[in-house]
Amino acid sequence: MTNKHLQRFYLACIKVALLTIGSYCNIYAQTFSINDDTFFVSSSDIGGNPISLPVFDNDDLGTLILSDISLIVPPQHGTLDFSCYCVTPMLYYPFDFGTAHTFDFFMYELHLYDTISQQTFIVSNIVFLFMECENECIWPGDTDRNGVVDVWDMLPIGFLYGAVGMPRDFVIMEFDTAWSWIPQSSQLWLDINTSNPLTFYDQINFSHADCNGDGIINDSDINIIDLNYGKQNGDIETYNAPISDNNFTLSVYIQNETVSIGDTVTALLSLDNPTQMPISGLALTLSHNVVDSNTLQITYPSTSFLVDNANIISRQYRDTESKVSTGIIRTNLQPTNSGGVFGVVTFVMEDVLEGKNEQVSLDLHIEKATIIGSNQEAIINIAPQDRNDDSVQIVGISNTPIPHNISIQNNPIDHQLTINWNEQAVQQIALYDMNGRAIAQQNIASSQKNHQISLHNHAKGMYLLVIKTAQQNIVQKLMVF
Ligand SMILES: [Ca+2]
Ligand SMILES: [Ca+2]
Repeated sequence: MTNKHLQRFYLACIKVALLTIGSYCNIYAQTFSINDDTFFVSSSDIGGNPISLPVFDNDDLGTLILSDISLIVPPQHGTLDFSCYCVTPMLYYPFDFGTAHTFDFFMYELHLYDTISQQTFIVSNIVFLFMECENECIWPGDTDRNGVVDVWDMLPIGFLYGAVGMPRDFVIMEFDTAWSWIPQSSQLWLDINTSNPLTFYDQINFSHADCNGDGIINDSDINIIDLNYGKQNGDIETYNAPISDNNFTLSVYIQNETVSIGDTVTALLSLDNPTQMPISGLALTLSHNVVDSNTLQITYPSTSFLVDNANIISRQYRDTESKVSTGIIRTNLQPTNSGGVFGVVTFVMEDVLEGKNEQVSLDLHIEKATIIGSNQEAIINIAPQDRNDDSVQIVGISNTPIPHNISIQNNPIDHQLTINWNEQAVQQIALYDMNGRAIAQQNIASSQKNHQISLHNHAKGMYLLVIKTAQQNIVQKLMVF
């Protein structure tokens, strides 16, 4: 996919129409691999001489003879010619998309004969041609065009859900990671009455919200955000909301009075005192000062004012080990203007915060939050002073007394840790290292009366064993030798 493939071929080539190659042609190719499948064409190529696409990278060790070439799927916007200089077989494509098209593709087969093995075989290939993006480039998923795909890119889709406009030639499939992050040329979406461009407040055309390029803005475009999440294109610009409002307060409330290792932490997300501005979605980033190995879940109860039994799309993205972003948009284009709890955060407290114990707290911090209203003018970044964090004390990791009906055997000879119990309903057994990583974790069936953990492959040192029962979490420090 380099420009070297795009150099025009000005020599007076012998062109032979496709499928009518009469003469044989030696290809001095060592391997059967075909050149890059993707070509980018600049606007200066359009309407000019045909572009040339070398079929093979050649060297002088080959033993192949090209006996025929056939077109399986013709290009949509032109015809294809084949020329064989015997050394460098070329496909000639008169690339003339005009202004209406930005993408084309075709598929062909090479019929080859190997003079050493005396075998014939067929190699097929699909060629994609993209017009190089020179104006109104769309990086799929970066709907707010700030240089990065993140949770904030969900919000423009919330404003425009269901809107339709000019589709692009190339529609990205949701599973297609190979083609998902190519800048796409796009025609502006225009107002059908005035022919003026349809833009957001900052002059970003609506076409950027059509992440997959199919001409409609819907949940498929959120799936492209999923596909490209975190990808960057150049410098990231700070997102500036067009208006500010000091009357919103966004809070997180931890429900646990204290937490210790193994506990499930529950916290509520709440919009405490909304103004009369109706709300149709929000995005926020929540950070936590303890390790979480992907147990954190943010849910939006159907009874919350933000959902209110309407159709919604919500997402949760893990940004770093201690940071998660979430977004929710109402897709019925009907904002709601109430307030209160709208989301629930849960995660398992795994971090043991080595050497700190008693005085340490678990902190949940809302790093950034944006609320959207009924239209593109109603975007509010919640100011830092209007975002309330919460924290809760982490109780120490001292050993919990072991109930008489549970026994723990840590055998250094065969490196087996065995836990036996009766009567007590053990629900889960987990072993953590002192960095808070779960080394072993097992849910226990009610019929089970013992559990073994192999310590063979674990480094010497201190570990924490957590036995979760219906009544309590039993925490034991263990030395592994
Ligand atoms: Ca973005
Ligand atoms: Ca779309």
